[in-house]
Amino acid sequence: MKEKILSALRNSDDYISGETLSKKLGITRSAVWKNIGQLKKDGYIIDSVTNKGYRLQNDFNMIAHEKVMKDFKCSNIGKKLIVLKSTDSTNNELKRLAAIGEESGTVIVSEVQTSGRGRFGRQWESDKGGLYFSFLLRTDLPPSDIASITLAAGYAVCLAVREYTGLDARIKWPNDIIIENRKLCGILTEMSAQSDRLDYIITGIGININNTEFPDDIKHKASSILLETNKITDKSDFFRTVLTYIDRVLSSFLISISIDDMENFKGLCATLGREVSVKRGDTVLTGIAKDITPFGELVIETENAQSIKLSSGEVTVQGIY
Ligand code: BT5
Repeated sequence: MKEKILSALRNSDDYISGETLSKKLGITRSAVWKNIGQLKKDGYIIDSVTNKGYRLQNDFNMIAHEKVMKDFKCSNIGKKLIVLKSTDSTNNELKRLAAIGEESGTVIVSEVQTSGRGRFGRQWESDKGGLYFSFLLRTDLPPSDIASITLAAGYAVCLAVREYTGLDARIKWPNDIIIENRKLCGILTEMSAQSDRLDYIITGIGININNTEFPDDIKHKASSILLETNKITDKSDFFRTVLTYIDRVLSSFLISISIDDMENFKGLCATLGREVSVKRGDTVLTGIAKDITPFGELVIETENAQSIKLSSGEVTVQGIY
């Protein structure tokens, strides 16, 4: 119902009365009012005037193709941008296109996802307030190097959030961006490979932007730009900044990571210097996260002074969710 009210507001240039909405949608005026309240919580600014009704002031959550592409100069990704209102998962959508020959660099973004995915079959909450997109790369990298694409994307998102919002965004190795101890962004990289040759890589990124609330099971560990800054962000405008950073960082990561980028990356990595634990089969190893190798592996020094390198996986960081 919320979506139907939104669509009626979007299609009206003038105020639209509660009565008209209730007749058109076959619901009571109090149901209209409740849904308007929900939309406001989602970040829409809706003007309500007695005797006139409601009018949508902004649609910052909508992604406008022409706005994203304005003055957009990228070489690795974004030559083609597909904007969707809704999909199951932008990674799934891009996989379907990749299977029928979609070119390297294509980006798919969706305003919502109905089955957003995290790693290991987990769910990614994908309501209207967030930004959900995936990009496709066909590269000559060996499959063992794909972890560095996740790191590159995370580093780029971290830089974009810092520049755009002034927030102290940090990287939680390998695929989260956090503010303080809360998750703002998650990244899921998937690939299709034949023996030692990569067919394609799809990297999907979810960033919480104008979200005002999260389900009970994650509300203690998730945050959004709106919750941190009290300001609504124009998703199209922010998205252009993010894509531009990803494109720039990929240029260096796809060839070889510059020393400056690596040092900068480490400086923004919240995992380094902290106590971490890692599951290895049935045992749990604990140690201190010491370094990140030029290949993006996390170096951990265990209690008995053993040095271990991790290339991906589940790491629990003391003090962060
Ligand atoms: C991730 O997995 O963090 C990867 C998320 C990738 C999402 C993007 S959106 C575009 C593209 N299309 C997709 O279908 N996926 C990608 P993981 O490290 O497994 O973390 C998942 C866990 O994060 C969940 O089990 C929750 O605890 C938590 N979580 C779920 N939704 C969240 C949200 N919106 N914000 C913060 N935390 C969330």
